[in-house]
Amino acid sequence: MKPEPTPQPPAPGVVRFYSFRPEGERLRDDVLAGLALPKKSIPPKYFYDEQGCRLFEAICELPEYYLTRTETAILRGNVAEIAQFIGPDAELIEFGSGVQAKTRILIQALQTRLYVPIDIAIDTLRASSNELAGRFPWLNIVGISADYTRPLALPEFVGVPIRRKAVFFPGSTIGNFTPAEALFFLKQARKTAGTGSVLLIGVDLKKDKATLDAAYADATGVTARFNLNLLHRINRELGADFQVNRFRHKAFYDPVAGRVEMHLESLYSQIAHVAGQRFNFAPGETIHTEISCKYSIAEFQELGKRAGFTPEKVWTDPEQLFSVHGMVAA
Ligand code: AVJ
Repeated sequence: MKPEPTPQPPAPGVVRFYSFRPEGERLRDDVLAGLALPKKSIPPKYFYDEQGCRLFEAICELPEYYLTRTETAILRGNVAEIAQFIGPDAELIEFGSGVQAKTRILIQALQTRLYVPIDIAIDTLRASSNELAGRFPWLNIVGISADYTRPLALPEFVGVPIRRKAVFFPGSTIGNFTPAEALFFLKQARKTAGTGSVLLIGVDLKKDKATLDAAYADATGVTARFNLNLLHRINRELGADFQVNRFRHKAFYDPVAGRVEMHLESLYSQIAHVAGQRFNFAPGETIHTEISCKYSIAEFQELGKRAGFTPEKVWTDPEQLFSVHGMVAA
């Protein structure tokens, strides 16, 4: 599906939305296919229903989950240099925009005129875009509700002077892909944005296992609720009968693979029905729900190069927990 080219962007303060609404249609198929695999799995993009978005925001506040606050501090602390890197009159495109808190820092510094947030979670997209419109009255916002893991044709705009496109992909969401998938995704993003565009991407760094284990299995169990909410969502939306309290959250860093894995582990031998199909679970069997790949700075720059980007800048925190890369599409 390709949106019609729009001759004029919406007036500042008015947020226009395009919805590609792929998620509702695909949830059932993806869940059924994932549960039929020898190693059961469900894609992590389905975490983000309304409750899931709320729980993810709570994760971002956890003392153990250093990612969000470290990335925000990196952006704040280097905002002048980042603005210089991106340059004036840039259209700001954001993948997985969520609550857009980090975006405010960029919009303020860049004096952005056109902002295009793309997110699968339509309600969060609406609420945060409307909030942003109130905060920056000069800003044109075009929200796109879509699954950005699939090829996407962005609408083109005239009427706002744009010198280059800047793709902002914060949060280390790229970690949800395997390195091979991340390469494919970056190539696709490069194509979407075009030659000369810039990529500003947040990437979590490899580090000791204890820090990573704690970040994905926090003491108060918020991440557990986030993971288990996936079963609640499937019960709600697909009329399934998972007994959620008979599963537990399991998350660990695998230093060899360089990634965190999240699973939902069946505590007993049990059965669940989803959309009329029956699934058996052995005790200890898991549904793999997420990977969160970690990179060294050099590894990620290499990946960027292979996708057709020239790595130009890296900003990081004093403890080297997290990195923000500035790359130019060659
Ligand atoms: C939003 C994908 C970046 O992998 O760190 C947080 C999601 N999962 N805690 C991550 C998540 C468990 C998060 N990303």
